[in-house]
Amino acid sequence: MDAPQVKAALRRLSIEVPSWAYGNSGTRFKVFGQAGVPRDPFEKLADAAEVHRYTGAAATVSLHIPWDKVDSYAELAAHAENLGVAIGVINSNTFQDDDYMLGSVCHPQAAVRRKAVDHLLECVDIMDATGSSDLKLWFADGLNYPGQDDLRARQDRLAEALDEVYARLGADQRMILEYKFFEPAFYATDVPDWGTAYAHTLRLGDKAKVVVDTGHHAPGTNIEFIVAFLLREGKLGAFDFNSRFYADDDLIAGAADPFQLFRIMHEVARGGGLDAGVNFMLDQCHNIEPKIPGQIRSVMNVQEATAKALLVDTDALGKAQADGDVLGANAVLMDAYNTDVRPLLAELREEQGLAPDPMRAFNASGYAEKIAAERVGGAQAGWGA
Ligand code: LRH
Ligand code: MN
Repeated sequence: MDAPQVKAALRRLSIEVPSWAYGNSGTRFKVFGQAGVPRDPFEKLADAAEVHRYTGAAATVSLHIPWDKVDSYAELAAHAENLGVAIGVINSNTFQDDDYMLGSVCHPQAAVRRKAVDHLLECVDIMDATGSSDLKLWFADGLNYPGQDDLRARQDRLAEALDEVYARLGADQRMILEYKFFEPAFYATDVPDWGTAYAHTLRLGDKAKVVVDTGHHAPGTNIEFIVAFLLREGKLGAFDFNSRFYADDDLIAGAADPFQLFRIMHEVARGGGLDAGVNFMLDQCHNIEPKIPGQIRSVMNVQEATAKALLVDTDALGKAQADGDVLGANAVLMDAYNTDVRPLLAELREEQGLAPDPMRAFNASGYAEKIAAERVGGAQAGWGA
């Protein structure tokens, strides 16, 4: 692609931001509060809208239920619209209620499974109210000790729950199933890997797809292979972008491993994933850094990785691969990766009527100081864990 074609593709790239990135978050050791943190979903949306204002590439916001529970979702959706954004994916939460200690949809007791499925169905009702098309399902369900429960029976229970929710989906709605190899369970997780998620979504049907959270793999996993495979199968529904050095660190996308993010976006571009209804989302926690700038940096990192991926000389790559020219082929990819795309992105932003450097523009806006002064009192939003 030449620069104009790359810019055209980047104009179409929309990165969904998570409401929970604007609230307080941390680890089991400490959750640090920050001045100006939102106290409710309305304020979370206002902060998310700042990311779109300066990047022009973050027009939708994921909600998490009940963290973003409100009396009127229609009112919240109207509030989003007034801010120039829209409500995106609805995330269910069956991992924080006392009843879910031994699982939710996989729990041994039918009454607990019923409660969990009812929550998932409530999330579809919320999608109807917000106009959202995707229900994102991540289950913390799993075991800590061998023998604690029957691995196969838990899969039967999971399938039964997914069937009921799938049947409830509207014509234009999807369920996107997220896997994670461990945590909070430390022996077995009921949806631990892409294969398990893929198998369930294949059985369910076309409205069921897989979510690839970049922090949910065993160290050393070749995530771009999973992306290439799921795209080929038409089963890649969404990404939860973040980065990590060790486990599910939920750090800024591309911060820990920008080359991995580039390799992933290369497979996305190569597999037609930029125009295939894949939802590109961030799923991050800014435990110690300022949250809105953290989100702006994340969107910029995904844009930069995508721009580099689109600059891969696919003809030269194809020829080198066909010729078995190992180093030649690798060099084609590295040339793109080593290209400084920041001037191209700054140019694109100016062509879109935006400041060339979103971070500098936001920091100069005084918004962070304004919310720190205004948002005094009340309970700062968080994970409520
Ligand atoms: C689980 C997860 C999931 C969300 C949560 C905020 O680790 O990645 O996507 O529900 O983070
Ligand atoms: Mn996630």
